[in-house]
Amino acid sequence: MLKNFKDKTVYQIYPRSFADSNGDGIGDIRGIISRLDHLASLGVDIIWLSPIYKSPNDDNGYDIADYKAISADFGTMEDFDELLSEAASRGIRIIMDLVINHTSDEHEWFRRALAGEEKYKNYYVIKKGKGGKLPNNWGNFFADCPWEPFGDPENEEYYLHLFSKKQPDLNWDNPEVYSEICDIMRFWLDKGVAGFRCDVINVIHKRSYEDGKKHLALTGKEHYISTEGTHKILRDLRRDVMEHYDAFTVGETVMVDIPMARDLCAEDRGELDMVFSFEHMECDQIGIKWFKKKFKPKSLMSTLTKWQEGLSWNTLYFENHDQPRSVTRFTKGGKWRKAGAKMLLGLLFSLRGTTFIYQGQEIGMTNGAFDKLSEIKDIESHNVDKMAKGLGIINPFRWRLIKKTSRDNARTPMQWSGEEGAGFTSGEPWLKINPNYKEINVEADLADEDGVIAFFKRLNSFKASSEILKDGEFSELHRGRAVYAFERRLSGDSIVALCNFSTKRRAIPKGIAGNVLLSSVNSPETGSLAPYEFRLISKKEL
Ligand code: ISL
Ligand code: CA
Repeated sequence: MLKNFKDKTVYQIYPRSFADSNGDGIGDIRGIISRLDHLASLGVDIIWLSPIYKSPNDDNGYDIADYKAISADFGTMEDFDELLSEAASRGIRIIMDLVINHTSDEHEWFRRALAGEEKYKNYYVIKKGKGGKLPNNWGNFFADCPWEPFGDPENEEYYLHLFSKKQPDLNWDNPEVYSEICDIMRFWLDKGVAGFRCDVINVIHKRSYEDGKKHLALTGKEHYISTEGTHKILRDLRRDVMEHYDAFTVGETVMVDIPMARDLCAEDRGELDMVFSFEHMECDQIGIKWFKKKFKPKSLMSTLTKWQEGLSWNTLYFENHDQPRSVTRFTKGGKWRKAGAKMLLGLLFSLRGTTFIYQGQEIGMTNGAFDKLSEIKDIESHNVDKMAKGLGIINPFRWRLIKKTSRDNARTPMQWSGEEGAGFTSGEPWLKINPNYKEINVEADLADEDGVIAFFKRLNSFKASSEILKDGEFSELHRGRAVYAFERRLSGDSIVALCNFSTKRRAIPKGIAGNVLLSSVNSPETGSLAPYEFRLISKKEL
């Protein structure tokens, strides 16, 4: 039910790295409860919780062993219920991560399949090898082979796993899988959650298991991206489950293009409420994400404009637990870190769509400070290293590309204060804390009248009270090497947003002028933008 949620600000929590209440070095639910006041003070409406279910953590919870149990690392179901009600008492609702392309291989269904129960074998994608060869030539998201022997290798049976081998794909041709998932969704919705972020939702149904066209990565993808089968499942889930609750869905849709996104979100089709697209996250890469090219602001601007024009309602995000930090990626950082962080936030609050913020973005956290592969925990990074080694790529080249792209860049513990453990933990953190926590932390930022949080709050409340920013149409006014300007217009009134992506003062493009409504700098100058300035003006025709 998009209409009840489109104006809301969503804040993503990666529980393992948010706040540790008991000193075991792992963030947990009681930790989140202890920080709810911070979220309330930011004016956040909805929390998206990355998975907190029981899991062996091969992929940090995206490998679920029991969809109705809380991971012991994170606490108990009582803790979760308390989190829900404590959040509700601050006007905050929670959405859960729904990971239904795959389960963990430690899920009871997979165990029973392995034990030979036909019913459960049919929950997964299990195929015969072809005379000593794998069932097909597909690729895998984690730089691995997507087929793993199922049970006794003598049987020559393999199960499909598009992600880690501990994440077997579910068989969405089986109606029993559908009923199980409906039941799981109702379980959480009945508790009062506000919906789901649906993990890799546009690949759940596979059209066929034939060989695919060869690609640099993900050979076979044409057989499973946004299939008719997936569209139908989504419509069924909407009709049978979602429609009966005050809740919404946001789909994580990999490799999605605008026509696919339109279909997935079209109101009359009744599938998803919103999608996360990725094209803007690819503006600094060549082909696949491990090959980076120099960031050019203009390519980010073009992709943003393309999606603003192409899709009537976007999700607005620059970060999540899979992406390096946006200040490191899209700005010069260093002495420009704060200014850059504010400008990027300005964009996220002024484009048309629902704003999604990832933990730490409100203080401009930077990429992790890892010195060697052994400090990185993410399975994807380790697989990529293995693959690159196999291709003959030597160190330090392998390390250089992993250091830049690793998902752990976003997963370092939240920096709450300058004390040891960064206010995140009193113990040994599960992942190295960025040593810059001494300067970059919530406490220090709050004490700074020019802090990022203060600007975040201004942006969030500005948007909340501006019908134009909430609902106005988008049109691009200027796209330069450094300056991006666009207009939001609603019944004749308009607001113009201006962003300077450079470390130099830049002229405001000709033809754009008006009263300053808000700026990230203290004394905005008429006619020019300070380095990394973000500004909103009410437009006057010249
Ligand atoms: O991270 C990616 C790009 O860096 C993607 O390939 C990512 O794996 C893809 O976007 C899917 O992500 C989601 O599903 C994965 C999980 O590892 C990610 O954390 C999750 O966001 C498998 O469940
Ligand atoms: Ca803990």
